[in-house]
Amino acid sequence: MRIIGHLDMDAFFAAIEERDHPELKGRPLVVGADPAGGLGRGVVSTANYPARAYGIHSAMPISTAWRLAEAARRRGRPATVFVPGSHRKYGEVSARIIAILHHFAPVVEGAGIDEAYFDLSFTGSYDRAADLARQIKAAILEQERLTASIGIGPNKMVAKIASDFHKPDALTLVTPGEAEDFLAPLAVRKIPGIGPKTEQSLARLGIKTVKDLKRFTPEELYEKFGKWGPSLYERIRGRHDSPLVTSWEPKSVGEQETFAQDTRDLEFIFSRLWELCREVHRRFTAVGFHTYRTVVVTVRFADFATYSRSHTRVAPAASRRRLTFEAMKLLMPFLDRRENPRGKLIRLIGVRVEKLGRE
Ligand code: TTP
Ligand code: MG
Repeated sequence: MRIIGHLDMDAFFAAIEERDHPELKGRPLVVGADPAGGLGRGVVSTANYPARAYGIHSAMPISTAWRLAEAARRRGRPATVFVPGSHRKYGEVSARIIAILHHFAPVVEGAGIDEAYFDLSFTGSYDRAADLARQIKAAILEQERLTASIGIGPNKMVAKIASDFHKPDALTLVTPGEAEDFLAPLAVRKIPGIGPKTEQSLARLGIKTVKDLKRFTPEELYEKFGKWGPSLYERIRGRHDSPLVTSWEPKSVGEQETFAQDTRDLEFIFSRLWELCREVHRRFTAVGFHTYRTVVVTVRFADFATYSRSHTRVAPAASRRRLTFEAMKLLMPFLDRRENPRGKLIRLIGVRVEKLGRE
């Protein structure tokens, strides 16, 4: 019998900041870009649950978050704290959480900074699997003073949906016999692979829940969704057999920066590019890579038009200087007529390396 667990940390970045700054405990907290008194230009990384009660959430413009926080404050609700966050620290906590999981389960698949799948089939029963999940939650609480939510199910899909079901600090168990009924009342959007666009086009047909979607035959789903249709037919009935992938390797490492003001100041742009290359180089070497072959530079103009240009070398390169040089060559055309004939101002630049190697 297959038993799969999925763990997802609660309000991860925000929970770490609350833990490390006890004076913030219980206050609405947003981790993300500098709000700059409402004029900030980046986005929210995450918000703790009190800040979510104000409508603030991940990926929202920080200026919107600021506006919501101010509106709440004017209604007499507690003021919101904005902090920039420390990604290096979050990466370290993440690695320790994975290590805790490895202590309890032999096969673990890290699936993001704050989530992982783990195989609990060896326990032989859902009761024993639930018991182990409680021990995992307790170990994380004791060693990291953080809460996690865990879902247990017959496959990765059901486990992931279950871990999200009762957040925060939850354990949700879905046995093979319960899986189909567990999914039926959920919004179609909960099924991995159904994004906002598909959700909208289904809503136009009056299809909102998984149960609604089950009206279609596999052939009809094939017509609607193409090759993906038949596997969707299985998924919405709780069937999904992807294996855990344990030898996960990052395919790319990148950094980007939204400038405080749109600009064409070359000296400034080059200094930021230099910093980004430094950070990218630090990060990909920190995870054990030595070389890269592809450099990608992204530019977003003030009107949000966004372009990426890449260069792939035949021979792997290693040095930070080489990376900076290649990135600069890719960026240059955006600063002159070649890629920027109308002289638009630049809002954001990004640098990424791919085809990473350990040689
Ligand atoms: P999530 O697990 O999606 O969110 P969360 O852990 O903050 O909250 P929840 O209790 O709902 O799980 O993402 C994990 C971390 O990844 C989150 O703390 C911050 C970061 N993140 C971003 O930086 N930007 C994003 O758009 C999202 C979704 C997450
Ligand atoms: Mg999370």
